[in-house]
Amino acid sequence: DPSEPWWKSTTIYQIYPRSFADSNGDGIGDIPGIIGKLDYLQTLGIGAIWLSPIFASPMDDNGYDISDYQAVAPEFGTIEDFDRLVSEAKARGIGIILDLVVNHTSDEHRWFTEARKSRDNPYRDYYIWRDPAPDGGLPNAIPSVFGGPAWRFDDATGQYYFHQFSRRQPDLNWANPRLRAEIYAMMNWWLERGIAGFRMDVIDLIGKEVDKGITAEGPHLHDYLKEMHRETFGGRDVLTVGEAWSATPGSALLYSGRDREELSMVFQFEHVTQGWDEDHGKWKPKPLDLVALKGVLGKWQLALAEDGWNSLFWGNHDLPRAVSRYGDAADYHVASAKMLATVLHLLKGTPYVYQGEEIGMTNAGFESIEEYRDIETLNMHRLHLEAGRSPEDFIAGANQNSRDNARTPMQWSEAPNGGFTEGVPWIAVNANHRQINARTAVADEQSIFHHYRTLIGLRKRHGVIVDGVFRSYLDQHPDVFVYTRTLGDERLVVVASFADHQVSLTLPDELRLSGACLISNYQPVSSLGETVSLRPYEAFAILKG
Ligand code: TEU
Ligand code: CA
Repeated sequence: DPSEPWWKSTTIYQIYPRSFADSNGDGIGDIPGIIGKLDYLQTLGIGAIWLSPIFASPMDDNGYDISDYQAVAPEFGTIEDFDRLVSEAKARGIGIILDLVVNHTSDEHRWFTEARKSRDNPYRDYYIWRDPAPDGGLPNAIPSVFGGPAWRFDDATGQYYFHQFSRRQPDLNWANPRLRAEIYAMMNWWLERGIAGFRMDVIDLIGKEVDKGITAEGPHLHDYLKEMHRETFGGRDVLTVGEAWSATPGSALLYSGRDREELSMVFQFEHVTQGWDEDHGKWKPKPLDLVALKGVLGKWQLALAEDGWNSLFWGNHDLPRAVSRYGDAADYHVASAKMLATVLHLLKGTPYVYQGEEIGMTNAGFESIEEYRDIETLNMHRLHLEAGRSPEDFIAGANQNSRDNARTPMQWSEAPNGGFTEGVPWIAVNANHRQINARTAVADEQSIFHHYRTLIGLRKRHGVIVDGVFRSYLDQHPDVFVYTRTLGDERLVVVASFADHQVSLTLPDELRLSGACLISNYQPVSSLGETVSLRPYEAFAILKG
C-alpha cells in the first residue's frame, strides 16, 4: 500500500561495525568491510542497515562515547568510505540508518574538555554539574547503569558531573537550547549525506531531572522530540527509532502515534527485562517462561494495534544471542532458530535482524573474564568480586547475558577467525564458526539464512503481515505460541512450539482451516484439524483467503 511508510514492510539489519567485517587485517571491523558484504545483505533482502556508531571515539564503550559527531573513527575508515557505503547500499535498495548517541558524549569531546576548564566556561552547561552535598559527598544516590554512582567529582572545578553510563560518558544537558541547536545542526549535516534515518540511543533519558531523581521520560522529553522532529527529520521520508528501556505501552504511543510528529517507533525491552532476576538483574537470568513472554508480546501488539508502531527484535549488540536465550542452540539449533524467526517476523511491526542472527550465531561461551571486552561486564565483574561473590557465578551469568555474547565477530566462513579478519580479532571468534557461518548457510537451501530470506520476502508481498489484526490463542499453554493476523477475508495462522519434545494441541474451531503454507521449519502444513501434533520447535504459517 503506497500510502504506508516504507519502514512498515521492510526488515532492518543491525551491524555492530567493530565485529562485522575487517578489510585491512587490524582485527577490527570497518566500513570497507561492510561495503564488501552488501551483496550478501541484498540476497537476504533487508531494506536498511542500522549502523552502530562509526564516529570518532576513544572506544571506552566501543563508540557509544563520541568525541566528534562529524568525524568517522579512523579504525572504521574515512568519511569518503562512509559516503561510498551510502551510495553502494542505495544502489542495492538498502538505506543507512545512523546511531544517534546524544544523551551523552565522550569525556574527550571538545565540549567537555572546554566545560571542565572552569565554572564559567561557555560550554559548562552543555553538561550536568552539581556542588557536593552539604556533607561533601555525592549530590544524590542515582546509580550508573555500568555500576557505581552516576556522579564523578572533577577536582579542577570542585563539582560533580553526571554520567548515566561510564564516567567517560558525561551526560549532556538537554535543558540548554544552545546544546540542542548544535545537536540538530549535526543531525541535518548527516541527513544531507543521504542517510535513511536514525536509531536514537537511550532517547528516553534526554531531559532527565537529576535533582528530582528523574532519569527517564522527564517532563520535557516530548517537547525536545517534537522540536527535533521540526528542526531536522520532520519533512523527510526517514525512519527514526528511539531506544527506550523505560517505555510502557502508554508512553510508546506518545513517541510513535501517527499524529505525534515525533518518532516512527521505539525499541521497548519488556520482553527482555521480564526474564531478569529481581535482585541481580541480567546477571542471573530466569529460565524462559513462555506464558510470560507471550503475555508481553501480545500486550504490545494490542497496545499499538490502532496507532503507533512496534519494533520487533530478539537481539541487538547489548543482548544475548536469540537462539541461545529463547531457543535451543544445543539440541535443536536450526529448528529453534527458524521457529524464533517465524514467530517474530509474522507479528505486526518492523522486524530487526541483528548481525549473525540470520545464520543462528550463538552465545560466546567464554570461560574466563580475560576473554570479555565489554565495559559493563568488566565493571560488574569487579563490583561482584568486591561484594564477595564468586567469580564462577559471575561468569555463569555473563555467559548467559553479557553484551559480548552478541559482539563476537560475524562468522563468514570455516576459515581461521571465521573469515572475519586476516589479523588477530579484537575479541575471540566463536569456535563453532566451522559449522555456523554465512558461506555454508547461503549454500544450503534449508539453512536458517534462507528461512530469514523467505520471511523478509513474505512481509514485502503480503499486506496481512504488515497490517493484519493480531489475535493470540491458547495464552496459558506453556509450550506453544499461536496467533492469527486478519485483514479483510485473509487470515494468517501462526503456530510455534517452544518445546524440545513433541506437543499435541487441540485447536479452537476458528483455527481449523486450510490454506497455503507460507513457511515451515519441517514439512509444509496447509490444513489444521481439531488436533495438531508438533515436533520439537515446529513452526509454520498458513494463509487462508
Ligand atoms: O544501551 C542502553 C543501556 O542501558 C544498555 O546498555 C542496557 O541497559 C544494559 O546493557 C543493560 O544491562 C545503549 C547502547 O545500546 C549501549 O550499547 C550503550 O552502552 C549505552 O546505551 C550507552 O550509550
Ligand atoms: Ca579493520
